[in-house]
Amino acid sequence: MRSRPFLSMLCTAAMVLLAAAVPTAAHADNPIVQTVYTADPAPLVYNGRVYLYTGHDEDNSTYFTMKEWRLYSSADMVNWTDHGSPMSVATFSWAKSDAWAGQVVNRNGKFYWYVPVTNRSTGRMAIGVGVASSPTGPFTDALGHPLVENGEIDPTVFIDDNGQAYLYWGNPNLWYVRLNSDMISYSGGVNQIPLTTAGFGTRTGNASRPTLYEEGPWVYKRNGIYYNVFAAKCCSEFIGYSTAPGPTGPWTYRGTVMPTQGSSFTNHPGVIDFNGNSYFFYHNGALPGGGGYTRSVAVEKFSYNADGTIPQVTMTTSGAPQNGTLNPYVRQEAETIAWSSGVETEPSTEGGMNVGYLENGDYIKVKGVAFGSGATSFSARVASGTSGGRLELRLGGPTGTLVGTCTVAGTGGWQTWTTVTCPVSGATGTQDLYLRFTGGSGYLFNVNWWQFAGAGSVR
Ligand code: FUB
Repeated sequence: MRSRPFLSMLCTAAMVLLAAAVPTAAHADNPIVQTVYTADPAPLVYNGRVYLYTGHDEDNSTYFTMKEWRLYSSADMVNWTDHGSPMSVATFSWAKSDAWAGQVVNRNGKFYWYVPVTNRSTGRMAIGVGVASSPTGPFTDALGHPLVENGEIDPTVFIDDNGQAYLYWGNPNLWYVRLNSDMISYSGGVNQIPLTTAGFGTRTGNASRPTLYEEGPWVYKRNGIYYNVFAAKCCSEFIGYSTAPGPTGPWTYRGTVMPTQGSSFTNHPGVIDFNGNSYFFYHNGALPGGGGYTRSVAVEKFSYNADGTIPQVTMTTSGAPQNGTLNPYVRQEAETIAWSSGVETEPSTEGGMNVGYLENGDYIKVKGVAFGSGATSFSARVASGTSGGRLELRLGGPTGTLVGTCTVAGTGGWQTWTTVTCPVSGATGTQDLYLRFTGGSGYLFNVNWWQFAGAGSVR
């Protein structure tokens, strides 16, 4: 029996209210994911795309009840493709719970995902390593046991220019090991980074934690400067950062990257450069039903100051600007989404994910779609275990200009796929495309992928 997730119901209710109050053009693009609650962003740039690894806060969660990690990717920083859950607590036979904040790095054609989980036999937090030959997984346990375990969390991995890799982690302390080139063993023992107030700022009112460092380190190097961006103070956290002349310090506290904002008492940084721009990922409680245990990842674009210091970044609902456009004349996954209302995703029998649980009025926004001189038809891969509905193609908003409507009939099953095609008129230039799902009551149909055809495709 398919049941509608709580988050989806809340989103739909909130969006109905919002639609009445806000012009459709003002639809937000932050948080990045609306289909589930996500936390602890860990972006990776690979082969012209940003792969965004996240945690997954369960609906109605009242603690960090996290069973799996999720993955999204984008080539333009606004349209994000859902890749489902390529790794979970169950990947690690020795772990029992707590799929908390990790990071993926790429080396020697493999992808290593360092994560904190609770070790079943010791009851302590430990760092495990997943490995895959593709950024989308599937990831398997690289070791069959923890890489390192001292009851502390939040691994970040950085590979220096000379090839030496470092794994840092910790709350309440800050630790590192020198990883060997196999990325799944280390040499030289476990080292502790001294948490001095010069290095990590001064916290008042907590004698046992005199510095601002709390958790969630994100270590990287840029233009010869080593950065450690971290969740600071508690609670609520803000994001602070320190710099150093080398990977092991000495660290100097540099101030605030993101002040305390956003109705989640934790925050978590992820910093990348992509296509000539710099981006800061974080999480907040901005979705309907959101809060400290129902968080959502978001992103802002920023520019380093000339001396390499990081300016203060503020949470927005608009997010980062689009970097490029989306080509509608090649197959696009239906789960490539800038914003959605009432939509869920699930694994498809045809591979990858499909969107589903679609009800009357639900929609998907795809931002900056380059129709060029014009589209003449639209095809979509659909399935319906009921009697289907209509897939409306609208421009500029969920009730914007209608440029085509595909009728979807029942196919005999939610994973019984067929392709429908319908004419399109008036889709030219670069537009925000809305796929709007209409019909009777209950679930209408699922969509796996879509593609336009027409004069605009000859480019
Ligand atoms: O998401 C669980 C924990 O909350 C993370 O490991 C911490 O960084 C905090 O965000």
